[in-house]
Amino acid sequence: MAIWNPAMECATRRGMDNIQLERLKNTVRTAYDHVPMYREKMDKAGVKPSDIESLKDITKIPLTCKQELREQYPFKLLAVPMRDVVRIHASSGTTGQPITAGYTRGDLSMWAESIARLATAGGVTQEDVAQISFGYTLFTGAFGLHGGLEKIGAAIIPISGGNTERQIQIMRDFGATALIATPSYAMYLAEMAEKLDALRHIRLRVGLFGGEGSTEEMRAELERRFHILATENYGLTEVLGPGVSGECEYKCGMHINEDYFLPEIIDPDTEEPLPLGEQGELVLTTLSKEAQPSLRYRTRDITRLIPEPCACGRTQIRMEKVKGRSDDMLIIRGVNVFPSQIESVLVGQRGIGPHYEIIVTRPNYVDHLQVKVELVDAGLLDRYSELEALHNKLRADLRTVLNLDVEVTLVSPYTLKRFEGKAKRVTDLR
Ligand code: DLL
Repeated sequence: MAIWNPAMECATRRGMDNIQLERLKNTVRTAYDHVPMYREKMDKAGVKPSDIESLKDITKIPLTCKQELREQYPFKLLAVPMRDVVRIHASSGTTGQPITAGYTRGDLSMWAESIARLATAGGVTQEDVAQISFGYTLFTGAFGLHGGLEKIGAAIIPISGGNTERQIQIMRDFGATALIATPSYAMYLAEMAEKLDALRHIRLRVGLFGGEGSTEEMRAELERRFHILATENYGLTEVLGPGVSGECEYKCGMHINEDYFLPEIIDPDTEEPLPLGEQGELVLTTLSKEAQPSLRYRTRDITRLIPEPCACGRTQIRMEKVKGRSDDMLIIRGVNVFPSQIESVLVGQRGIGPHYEIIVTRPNYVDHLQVKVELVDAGLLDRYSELEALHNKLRADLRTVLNLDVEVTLVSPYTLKRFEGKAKRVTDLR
Protein backbone atom coordinates (compact mmCIF):
# COMPACT_ATOMS: atom_id res chain seq x y z
CA MET A 1 0.00 0.00 0.00
CA ALA A 2 1.06 3.57 -0.59
CA ILE A 3 3.01 5.69 1.87
CA TRP A 4 1.77 9.29 2.01
CA ASN A 5 4.96 11.03 3.08
CA PRO A 6 7.98 8.70 2.73
CA ALA A 7 10.43 11.45 3.75
CA MET A 8 8.88 11.60 7.23
CA GLU A 9 7.41 8.12 7.57
CA CYS A 10 10.54 6.30 6.41
CA ALA A 11 13.23 8.65 7.75
CA THR A 12 16.45 7.28 9.22
CA ARG A 13 16.71 7.29 13.02
CA ARG A 14 19.38 9.90 12.95
CA GLY A 15 17.42 12.10 10.53
CA MET A 16 14.31 11.92 12.69
CA ASP A 17 16.29 12.58 15.89
CA ASN A 18 17.64 15.78 14.32
CA ILE A 19 14.18 16.97 13.31
CA GLN A 20 12.83 16.15 16.76
CA LEU A 21 15.60 17.94 18.60
CA GLU A 22 15.28 21.12 16.60
CA ARG A 23 11.52 21.17 17.03
CA LEU A 24 11.72 20.26 20.70
CA LYS A 25 13.98 23.22 21.40
CA ASN A 26 11.52 25.52 19.61
CA THR A 27 8.51 24.11 21.39
CA VAL A 28 10.07 24.39 24.83
CA ARG A 29 11.16 27.96 24.13
CA THR A 30 7.66 28.94 22.91
CA ALA A 31 5.89 27.28 25.83
CA TYR A 32 8.27 28.95 28.29
CA ASP A 33 7.91 32.37 26.74
CA HIS A 34 4.16 32.38 26.12
CA VAL A 35 2.38 29.98 28.50
CA PRO A 36 2.65 31.04 32.15
CA MET A 37 1.87 27.55 33.45
CA TYR A 38 4.89 26.03 31.68
CA ARG A 39 7.14 28.91 32.69
CA GLU A 40 6.16 28.52 36.37
CA LYS A 41 6.65 24.76 36.31
CA MET A 42 10.04 25.03 34.65
CA ASP A 43 11.19 27.85 36.92
CA LYS A 44 10.18 25.78 39.94
CA ALA A 45 12.21 22.84 38.61
CA GLY A 46 15.14 25.15 37.83
CA VAL A 47 15.10 24.40 34.08
CA LYS A 48 15.60 26.92 31.29
CA PRO A 49 14.83 26.35 27.58
CA SER A 50 18.56 26.55 26.89
CA ASP A 51 19.06 23.42 29.05
CA ILE A 52 17.55 21.32 26.25
CA GLU A 53 20.62 20.29 24.29
CA SER A 54 19.72 16.70 23.41
CA LEU A 55 16.52 14.66 23.19
CA LYS A 56 17.38 13.01 26.50
CA ASP A 57 17.23 16.40 28.20
CA ILE A 58 13.45 16.27 27.87
CA THR A 59 13.36 14.46 31.22
CA LYS A 60 14.52 17.69 32.89
CA ILE A 61 11.13 19.21 32.08
CA PRO A 62 8.38 18.51 34.63
CA LEU A 63 5.50 16.22 33.65
CA THR A 64 2.06 17.75 33.11
CA CYS A 65 -1.19 16.10 34.17
CA LYS A 66 -4.84 16.53 33.23
CA GLN A 67 -5.75 18.45 36.38
CA GLU A 68 -3.14 21.11 35.64
CA LEU A 69 -4.57 21.60 32.16
CA ARG A 70 -8.09 21.85 33.57
CA GLU A 71 -7.00 24.67 35.81
CA GLN A 72 -6.07 26.66 32.70
CA TYR A 73 -9.66 26.58 31.41
CA PRO A 74 -10.62 28.01 29.01
CA PHE A 75 -7.70 29.65 27.19
CA LYS A 76 -4.71 30.08 29.48
CA LEU A 77 -2.75 27.42 27.56
CA LEU A 78 -2.73 29.40 24.32
CA ALA A 79 0.73 30.45 23.17
CA VAL A 80 -0.69 32.72 20.45
CA PRO A 81 -3.24 35.57 20.47
CA MET A 82 -6.85 34.58 19.74
CA ARG A 83 -6.72 36.27 16.35
CA ASP A 84 -4.31 33.54 15.23
CA VAL A 85 -6.65 30.79 16.41
CA VAL A 86 -8.96 29.40 13.72
CA ARG A 87 -10.57 26.46 15.55
CA ILE A 88 -11.43 25.49 19.11
CA HIS A 89 -12.24 21.95 20.24
CA ALA A 90 -12.70 20.50 23.72
CA SER A 91 -12.60 17.13 25.43
CA SER A 92 -15.94 15.78 26.60
CA GLY A 93 -15.38 16.77 30.22
CA THR A 94 -17.61 14.04 31.64
CA THR A 95 -15.35 13.91 34.67
CA GLY A 96 -14.83 17.59 35.45
CA GLN A 97 -13.90 20.80 33.66
CA PRO A 98 -13.35 20.15 29.92
CA ILE A 99 -9.94 20.70 28.37
CA THR A 100 -9.94 23.10 25.46
CA ALA A 101 -7.70 22.91 22.42
CA GLY A 102 -7.00 25.84 20.10
CA TYR A 103 -5.55 25.47 16.59
CA THR A 104 -3.84 27.94 14.25
CA ARG A 105 -4.08 27.63 10.47
CA GLY A 106 -0.68 25.93 10.61
CA ASP A 107 -1.98 23.45 13.21
CA LEU A 108 -4.92 22.51 10.99
CA SER A 109 -2.58 21.88 8.12
CA MET A 110 -0.32 19.73 10.32
CA TRP A 111 -3.43 17.89 11.56
CA ALA A 112 -4.60 17.14 8.01
CA GLU A 113 -1.11 15.90 7.13
CA SER A 114 -1.03 13.59 10.19
CA ILE A 115 -4.39 12.08 9.30
CA ALA A 116 -3.57 11.80 5.59
CA ARG A 117 -0.58 9.62 6.55
CA LEU A 118 -2.53 7.39 8.92
CA ALA A 119 -5.56 7.04 6.66
CA THR A 120 -3.27 6.11 3.75
CA ALA A 121 -1.56 3.57 5.99
CA GLY A 122 -5.01 2.15 6.79
CA GLY A 123 -5.76 1.77 3.07
CA VAL A 124 -7.84 4.86 2.26
CA THR A 125 -7.26 6.46 -1.16
CA GLN A 126 -8.73 9.16 -3.34
CA GLU A 127 -11.09 6.53 -4.76
CA ASP A 128 -12.83 6.02 -1.43
CA VAL A 129 -16.20 7.25 -0.24
CA ALA A 130 -15.68 7.85 3.48
CA GLN A 131 -18.54 7.90 5.94
CA ILE A 132 -17.54 9.84 9.05
CA SER A 133 -19.76 8.61 11.86
CA PHE A 134 -18.00 10.50 14.67
CA GLY A 135 -20.01 13.43 16.02
CA TYR A 136 -19.26 16.79 14.34
CA THR A 137 -19.06 18.58 17.66
CA LEU A 138 -16.42 19.92 20.01
CA PHE A 139 -15.06 16.33 19.92
CA THR A 140 -11.92 16.20 17.77
CA GLY A 141 -12.79 12.92 16.02
CA ALA A 142 -14.94 14.06 13.10
CA PHE A 143 -13.27 17.35 12.17
CA GLY A 144 -9.84 15.79 12.63
CA LEU A 145 -10.47 12.88 10.28
CA HIS A 146 -12.36 15.17 7.92
CA GLY A 147 -9.37 17.45 7.25
CA GLY A 148 -7.04 14.54 6.48
CA LEU A 149 -9.45 12.60 4.30
CA GLU A 150 -10.19 15.74 2.32
CA LYS A 151 -6.45 16.20 1.81
CA ILE A 152 -6.24 12.65 0.40
CA GLY A 153 -9.17 13.42 -1.87
CA ALA A 154 -11.66 10.87 -0.56
CA ALA A 155 -15.35 11.74 -1.01
CA ILE A 156 -16.53 12.50 2.51
CA ILE A 157 -20.00 11.78 3.84
CA PRO A 158 -20.13 13.98 6.98
CA ILE A 159 -23.05 12.12 8.50
CA SER A 160 -21.93 12.61 12.13
CA GLY A 161 -22.99 10.22 14.91
CA GLY A 162 -26.40 8.82 15.73
CA ASN A 163 -29.55 7.98 13.76
CA THR A 164 -28.22 4.49 13.19
CA GLU A 165 -30.86 3.24 10.75
CA ARG A 166 -30.28 6.23 8.49
CA GLN A 167 -26.53 5.63 8.69
CA ILE A 168 -27.08 2.24 7.11
CA GLN A 169 -29.37 3.64 4.43
CA ILE A 170 -26.79 6.28 3.46
CA MET A 171 -23.89 3.82 3.67
CA ARG A 172 -25.75 1.64 1.22
CA ASP A 173 -27.13 4.31 -1.14
CA PHE A 174 -23.94 6.40 -1.32
CA GLY A 175 -21.75 3.33 -1.69
CA ALA A 176 -19.51 4.12 1.29
CA THR A 177 -16.23 2.21 1.09
CA ALA A 178 -14.57 3.52 4.27
CA LEU A 179 -16.16 3.80 7.70
CA ILE A 180 -14.80 6.16 10.36
CA ALA A 181 -16.19 5.54 13.85
CA THR A 182 -15.45 4.30 17.33
CA PRO A 183 -15.19 0.50 17.34
CA SER A 184 -18.23 0.27 19.58
CA TYR A 185 -20.34 2.37 17.24
CA ALA A 186 -19.03 0.40 14.27
CA MET A 187 -20.23 -2.76 16.00
CA TYR A 188 -23.66 -1.25 16.55
CA LEU A 189 -23.74 -0.24 12.85
CA ALA A 190 -22.80 -3.78 11.82
CA GLU A 191 -25.56 -5.17 13.96
CA MET A 192 -28.08 -2.70 12.53
CA ALA A 193 -27.00 -3.56 8.97
CA GLU A 194 -27.61 -7.23 9.75
CA LYS A 195 -30.97 -6.48 11.29
CA LEU A 196 -32.05 -4.47 8.24
CA ASP A 197 -30.69 -7.19 5.96
CA ALA A 198 -28.54 -4.54 4.29
CA LEU A 199 -25.10 -6.12 4.63
CA ARG A 200 -25.12 -7.60 1.13
CA HIS A 201 -25.66 -4.12 -0.35
CA ILE A 202 -22.86 -2.50 1.65
CA ARG A 203 -19.55 -1.93 -0.13
CA LEU A 204 -17.27 -1.06 2.79
CA ARG A 205 -13.67 -2.17 2.35
CA VAL A 206 -11.84 -0.40 5.17
CA GLY A 207 -12.64 0.85 8.64
CA LEU A 208 -10.57 3.48 10.45
CA PHE A 209 -11.51 3.07 14.07
CA GLY A 210 -10.38 4.89 17.18
CA GLY A 211 -11.20 7.21 20.03
CA GLU A 212 -11.40 4.30 22.47
CA GLY A 213 -9.65 1.02 23.07
CA SER A 214 -10.79 -2.26 21.62
CA THR A 215 -9.35 -5.74 21.60
CA GLU A 216 -8.06 -7.91 18.77
CA GLU A 217 -11.18 -10.01 19.24
CA MET A 218 -13.40 -6.97 18.64
CA ARG A 219 -11.39 -6.06 15.55
CA ALA A 220 -11.73 -9.60 14.18
CA GLU A 221 -15.48 -9.48 14.80
CA LEU A 222 -15.79 -6.14 12.95
CA GLU A 223 -13.70 -7.40 10.04
CA ARG A 224 -15.78 -10.55 9.82
CA ARG A 225 -19.14 -8.80 9.93
CA PHE A 226 -18.36 -5.98 7.50
CA HIS A 227 -15.73 -7.80 5.36
CA ILE A 228 -13.25 -4.97 5.87
CA LEU A 229 -9.67 -4.27 6.84
CA ALA A 230 -10.03 -2.59 10.23
CA THR A 231 -7.20 -0.40 11.49
CA GLU A 232 -6.94 1.57 14.66
CA ASN A 233 -6.06 5.20 15.32
CA TYR A 234 -5.01 6.89 18.50
CA GLY A 235 -4.94 10.45 19.72
CA LEU A 236 -6.15 12.84 22.38
CA THR A 237 -7.47 16.38 22.56
CA GLU A 238 -4.69 17.54 24.89
CA VAL A 239 -2.05 17.11 22.20
CA LEU A 240 -4.10 17.30 18.96
CA GLY A 241 -7.01 14.84 18.66
CA PRO A 242 -6.79 11.85 16.27
CA GLY A 243 -3.58 11.85 14.24
CA VAL A 244 -0.99 10.97 16.89
CA SER A 245 -0.61 7.39 15.67
CA GLY A 246 -2.30 4.74 13.56
CA GLU A 247 -1.87 1.27 12.16
CA CYS A 248 -0.90 0.18 8.66
CA GLU A 249 -2.26 -2.91 6.95
CA TYR A 250 0.03 -5.15 9.05
CA LYS A 251 -1.88 -4.17 12.20
CA CYS A 252 1.13 -4.60 14.45
CA GLY A 253 1.21 -1.39 16.46
CA MET A 254 0.33 2.21 15.67
CA HIS A 255 2.93 4.28 13.80
CA ILE A 256 3.57 7.50 15.68
CA ASN A 257 3.91 10.72 13.69
CA GLU A 258 7.27 11.26 15.32
CA ASP A 259 8.06 14.53 13.59
CA TYR A 260 5.02 15.97 15.41
CA PHE A 261 5.06 14.07 18.73
CA LEU A 262 7.83 12.90 20.99
CA PRO A 263 6.74 9.79 22.92
CA GLU A 264 8.12 8.54 26.25
CA ILE A 265 7.05 5.72 28.54
CA ILE A 266 7.16 6.22 32.29
CA ASP A 267 6.35 4.14 35.33
CA PRO A 268 2.99 5.64 36.38
CA ASP A 269 3.78 5.21 40.08
CA THR A 270 7.37 6.44 40.30
CA GLU A 271 7.11 8.76 37.25
CA GLU A 272 10.57 7.52 36.19
CA PRO A 273 11.26 6.94 32.46
CA LEU A 274 11.27 3.23 31.53
CA PRO A 275 13.71 1.54 29.12
CA LEU A 276 12.59 1.41 25.49
CA GLY A 277 10.22 -1.52 24.94
CA GLU A 278 8.81 -1.72 28.46
CA GLN A 279 5.14 -1.26 29.19
CA GLY A 280 4.06 1.84 31.08
CA GLU A 281 2.26 5.16 30.75
CA LEU A 282 2.61 7.08 27.51
CA VAL A 283 3.84 10.67 27.85
CA LEU A 284 3.65 12.98 24.82
CA THR A 285 5.30 16.25 23.88
CA THR A 286 4.11 18.14 20.82
CA LEU A 287 6.84 19.20 18.38
CA SER A 288 4.97 21.39 15.89
CA LYS A 289 1.85 22.61 17.60
CA GLU A 290 1.65 26.40 17.46
CA ALA A 291 -1.54 27.47 19.27
CA GLN A 292 -1.20 25.11 22.20
CA PRO A 293 2.06 23.27 22.71
CA SER A 294 2.06 20.42 25.27
CA LEU A 295 5.13 19.51 27.28
CA ARG A 296 5.40 15.97 28.66
CA TYR A 297 1.69 15.34 28.96
CA ARG A 298 0.77 12.25 30.98
CA THR A 299 -1.83 10.49 28.83
CA ARG A 300 -2.70 7.82 31.44
CA ASP A 301 -2.75 5.35 28.54
CA ILE A 302 -0.81 2.17 29.11
CA THR A 303 1.24 0.91 26.18
CA ARG A 304 4.72 -0.04 24.97
CA LEU A 305 6.93 1.47 22.27
CA ILE A 306 8.18 -0.76 19.45
CA PRO A 307 11.37 0.61 17.83
CA GLU A 308 11.86 -2.04 15.09
CA PRO A 309 10.93 -0.91 11.55
CA CYS A 310 7.67 -2.33 10.25
CA ALA A 311 7.20 -4.69 7.30
CA CYS A 312 5.33 -1.88 5.52
CA GLY A 313 8.58 0.08 5.15
CA ARG A 314 7.79 2.82 7.66
CA THR A 315 10.52 3.42 10.19
CA GLN A 316 8.51 5.44 12.72
CA ILE A 317 8.40 4.11 16.24
CA ARG A 318 5.15 2.26 16.92
CA MET A 319 2.99 2.07 20.02
CA GLU A 320 1.25 -1.14 20.94
CA LYS A 321 -2.53 -1.22 21.16
CA VAL A 322 -3.46 0.64 24.35
CA LYS A 323 -3.99 -1.89 27.12
CA GLY A 324 -6.21 0.47 29.08
CA ARG A 325 -6.03 3.70 30.98
CA SER A 326 -4.29 3.58 34.33
CA ASP A 327 -7.42 5.22 35.78
CA ASP A 328 -9.70 2.58 34.15
CA MET A 329 -7.96 -0.28 35.86
CA LEU A 330 -10.24 -1.96 38.38
CA ILE A 331 -8.83 -3.40 41.55
CA ILE A 332 -11.05 -6.32 42.55
CA ARG A 333 -10.12 -7.98 45.83
CA GLY A 334 -6.56 -6.85 45.25
CA VAL A 335 -6.38 -8.17 41.69
CA ASN A 336 -5.79 -5.68 38.83
CA VAL A 337 -8.36 -6.03 36.07
CA PHE A 338 -8.45 -4.13 32.79
CA PRO A 339 -11.85 -4.09 31.07
CA SER A 340 -10.00 -5.05 27.87
CA GLN A 341 -9.15 -8.42 29.43
CA ILE A 342 -12.84 -9.10 29.93
CA GLU A 343 -13.63 -8.03 26.38
CA SER A 344 -11.01 -10.36 24.96
CA VAL A 345 -12.62 -13.32 26.72
CA LEU A 346 -16.18 -12.48 25.67
CA VAL A 347 -16.01 -11.25 22.08
CA GLY A 348 -16.18 -14.00 19.51
CA GLN A 349 -17.55 -16.63 21.93
CA ARG A 350 -20.25 -18.76 20.40
CA GLY A 351 -23.78 -18.04 21.62
CA ILE A 352 -23.22 -14.50 22.87
CA GLY A 353 -23.09 -11.11 21.16
CA PRO A 354 -20.23 -8.59 21.32
CA HIS A 355 -21.94 -6.23 23.76
CA TYR A 356 -21.28 -6.40 27.49
CA GLU A 357 -21.50 -4.45 30.74
CA ILE A 358 -19.26 -4.62 33.78
CA ILE A 359 -20.69 -3.76 37.18
CA VAL A 360 -18.59 -3.55 40.33
CA THR A 361 -20.13 -3.44 43.80
CA ARG A 362 -18.92 -4.06 47.35
CA PRO A 363 -21.58 -5.93 49.35
CA ASN A 364 -20.42 -6.57 52.94
CA TYR A 365 -17.09 -4.90 52.19
CA VAL A 366 -16.09 -7.53 49.60
CA ASP A 367 -15.57 -6.52 45.95
CA HIS A 368 -17.97 -8.16 43.53
CA LEU A 369 -17.57 -8.18 39.75
CA GLN A 370 -20.60 -8.83 37.57
CA VAL A 371 -20.42 -9.16 33.79
CA LYS A 372 -23.62 -8.97 31.74
CA VAL A 373 -23.61 -10.43 28.24
CA GLU A 374 -26.29 -10.83 25.63
CA LEU A 375 -27.44 -14.14 24.23
CA VAL A 376 -27.67 -14.32 20.46
CA ASP A 377 -30.67 -16.65 20.64
CA ALA A 378 -33.41 -15.77 23.16
CA GLY A 379 -34.66 -19.37 22.90
CA LEU A 380 -31.66 -20.49 24.96
CA LEU A 381 -33.30 -18.99 28.04
CA ASP A 382 -35.73 -21.94 27.92
CA ARG A 383 -33.10 -24.60 27.26
CA TYR A 384 -31.71 -24.88 30.71
CA SER A 385 -28.85 -27.33 30.26
CA GLU A 386 -27.41 -25.48 27.24
CA LEU A 387 -27.77 -22.20 29.07
CA GLU A 388 -25.96 -23.56 32.08
CA ALA A 389 -23.16 -24.99 29.96
CA LEU A 390 -22.61 -21.59 28.31
CA HIS A 391 -22.75 -19.85 31.64
CA ASN A 392 -20.17 -22.20 33.14
CA LYS A 393 -17.87 -21.87 30.18
CA LEU A 394 -17.87 -18.07 30.36
CA ARG A 395 -17.20 -18.14 34.10
CA ALA A 396 -14.37 -20.60 33.70
CA ASP A 397 -12.78 -18.63 30.83
CA LEU A 398 -13.00 -15.39 32.80
CA ARG A 399 -11.50 -17.05 35.84
CA THR A 400 -8.57 -18.36 33.80
CA VAL A 401 -7.74 -14.92 32.43
CA LEU A 402 -8.53 -12.78 35.46
CA ASN A 403 -7.74 -15.15 38.28
CA LEU A 404 -11.02 -14.11 39.87
CA ASP A 405 -14.54 -15.38 40.38
CA VAL A 406 -16.93 -13.36 38.28
CA GLU A 407 -20.73 -13.38 38.32
CA VAL A 408 -21.89 -13.86 34.73
CA THR A 409 -25.43 -12.80 33.83
CA LEU A 410 -26.83 -13.82 30.45
CA VAL A 411 -29.50 -11.44 29.23
CA SER A 412 -31.92 -11.42 26.27
CA PRO A 413 -30.74 -10.17 22.85
CA TYR A 414 -30.81 -6.38 22.32
CA THR A 415 -31.25 -5.53 25.98
CA LEU A 416 -27.85 -3.97 26.74
CA LYS A 417 -27.09 -0.36 25.90
CA ARG A 418 -25.61 0.48 22.47
CA PHE A 419 -23.22 3.43 22.02
CA GLU A 420 -23.10 6.02 19.26
CA GLY A 421 -19.70 7.39 20.32
CA LYS A 422 -17.34 6.13 22.96
CA ALA A 423 -18.73 3.20 24.92
CA LYS A 424 -19.14 3.35 28.68
CA ARG A 425 -19.26 -0.25 29.75
CA VAL A 426 -18.03 -0.12 33.33
CA THR A 427 -20.16 0.95 36.30
CA ASP A 428 -18.21 1.01 39.54
CA LEU A 429 -20.67 1.42 42.41
CA ARG A 430 -18.12 1.11 45.21
O1 DLL B 1 -10.61 10.32 21.33
C1 DLL B 1 -9.24 11.49 19.76
C2 DLL B 1 -9.55 10.49 18.70
C3 DLL B 1 -10.71 10.57 17.99
C4 DLL B 1 -8.64 9.47 18.40
C5 DLL B 1 -10.97 9.66 17.01
C6 DLL B 1 -8.88 8.58 17.40
C7 DLL B 1 -10.06 8.68 16.69
P1 DLL B 1 -10.25 12.42 23.44
O2 DLL B 1 -11.72 12.50 23.38
O3 DLL B 1 -9.51 13.55 24.05
O4 DLL B 1 -9.65 12.29 21.99
O5 DLL B 1 -9.87 11.08 24.17
C8 DLL B 1 -8.54 10.68 24.29
O6 DLL B 1 -9.23 8.36 24.31
O7 DLL B 1 -6.28 9.32 26.05
C9 DLL B 1 -7.32 7.30 25.17
O8 DLL B 1 -7.58 6.98 26.53
C10 DLL B 1 -8.58 7.10 24.37
N1 DLL B 1 -8.26 6.64 23.01
C11 DLL B 1 -8.30 7.33 21.87
N2 DLL B 1 -7.96 6.53 20.83
C12 DLL B 1 -7.69 5.30 21.35
C13 DLL B 1 -7.29 4.04 20.83
C14 DLL B 1 -9.91 11.28 21.07
N3 DLL B 1 -7.11 3.82 19.52
C15 DLL B 1 -8.45 9.34 25.00
N4 DLL B 1 -7.10 3.03 21.70
C16 DLL B 1 -7.05 8.79 25.01
C17 DLL B 1 -7.28 3.20 23.01
C18 DLL B 1 -7.87 5.39 22.75
N5 DLL B 1 -7.67 4.35 23.57
